[in-house]
Amino acid sequence: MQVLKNYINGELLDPGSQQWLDNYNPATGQVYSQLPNSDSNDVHAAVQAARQAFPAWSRSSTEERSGYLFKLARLIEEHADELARLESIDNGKPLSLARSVDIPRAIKNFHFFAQAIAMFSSETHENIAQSAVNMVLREPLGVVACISPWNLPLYLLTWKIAPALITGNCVVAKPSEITPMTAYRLSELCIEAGLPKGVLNIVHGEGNTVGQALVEHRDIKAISFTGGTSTGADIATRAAGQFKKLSLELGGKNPNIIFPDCDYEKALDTAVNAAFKNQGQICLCGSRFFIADSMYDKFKYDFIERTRALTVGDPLDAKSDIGALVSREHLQKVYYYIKHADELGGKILFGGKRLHPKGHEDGNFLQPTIIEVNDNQCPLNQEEIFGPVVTLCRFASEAEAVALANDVRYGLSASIWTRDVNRALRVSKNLQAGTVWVNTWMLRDPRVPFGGVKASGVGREGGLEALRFFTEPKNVCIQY
Ligand code: TXE
Repeated sequence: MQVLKNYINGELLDPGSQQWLDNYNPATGQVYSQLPNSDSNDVHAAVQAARQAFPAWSRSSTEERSGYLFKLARLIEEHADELARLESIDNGKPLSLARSVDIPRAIKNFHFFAQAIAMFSSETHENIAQSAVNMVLREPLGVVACISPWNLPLYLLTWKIAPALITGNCVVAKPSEITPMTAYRLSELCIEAGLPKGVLNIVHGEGNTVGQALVEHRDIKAISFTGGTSTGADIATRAAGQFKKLSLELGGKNPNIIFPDCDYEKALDTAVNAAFKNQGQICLCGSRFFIADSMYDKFKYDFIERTRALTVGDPLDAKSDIGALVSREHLQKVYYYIKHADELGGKILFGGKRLHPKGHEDGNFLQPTIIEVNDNQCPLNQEEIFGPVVTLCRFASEAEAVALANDVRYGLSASIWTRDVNRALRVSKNLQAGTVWVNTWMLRDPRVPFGGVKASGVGREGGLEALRFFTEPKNVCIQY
């Protein structure tokens, strides 16, 4: 059984406590590795290492920093197959998905920010009447924390680390304790890349020990977090007293609105994909489908039939469309909504059963589940389920569709399906969401701002927004 280590000051170290946590394979229910059960002493050591590395790293040239990011991208590429397999085993996601999305995206994150820094210019403002020139310098913050979740482990970890490092910060990262494998492998690759010691540190362990110690550490200047909304609120509360900079990417309950003039086949295929990709465990997954009255019955029928055709099974099997949910606890949380669907305001149209595929009887498998809902206020349409469970609802008019879509505490993303460009723009403007997709879903470009409104978060990641987040603007005013 593999025993993982923390990556602190360029070295792979056991936790000071000499305690480890079991890491389960979600497809088999078996323990297959152990990760450090680190505590605040390990966090402190990592922060100290990052502080020591900061002066040299922050003064290094952007070319030098880009060089390390390109090296890391290359090393991930060289080990792409191995990393995809690790991600699949650790998370339960189909290997094909890890191969086509997670690992390529981790490579792209390093590539993208290694290049984006060259476009990161700052402003000058001349004040002729007062013979003055204002420069805006962009300075790194110091030591920053990157706390990432389990649904897209290497993808989201690198999405934070890359912009933090390229802008001259040193990082203490905390990957999810549920999926530590690729972060651990990344620390080995950092050593292979010769990344200067202390520039990046990775501390494994639980949220309420390692995560909390990082959030409360006096020398952490900013926190970039992706995870649950209640955890985000807890982090914001704890960080407030020290005025830390925060970027919080939280939950979603994303509406997909299907108008009668849509490209029906494309809308249907994409709907199934948006609903069940990664077992529905992506913050951007479509979880509430609002379908025009006139096409509701046909869409419902076809949606069920396409869902019926999906194969649930061993994530490593190329035939599996849907793998295992990430943990037993998470499966229980998701299953609660299915078990109590009636009381929670819905009627199950398809799915709803736990599955025990041959050879994987103890895995966290669940049928993709479709629930019909009439009242948008019911918990099934208001709470983030974060699993392969979606609701269908009908609407009578565009105004009603927008009102239903917005009538929720979240505001991460939305998809609308129509061929009418006026409607597309009108509805996009009226939806409360950080991202609106028209006739597509999850088409992601690393240059655009990414984040949510309302309970889906604070701040934006991606492109220049990420570079701005990880830097502090300083105004230097010279009178000549
Ligand atoms: O996430 P947590 P959980 C949603 C989804 C899911 C729910 C809970 O609805 O069911 O959140 O999932 C670390 N201080 N999303 O419990 O706890 C933790 O160790 C500092 C949406 O797994 O938010 C992990 O590294 N850190 C989502 C990270 O935070 C703390 C992705 C996320 O874990 C901490 C995942 C604390 N007090 C879940 N407590 C998305 N937006 O994509 C935990 N952590």
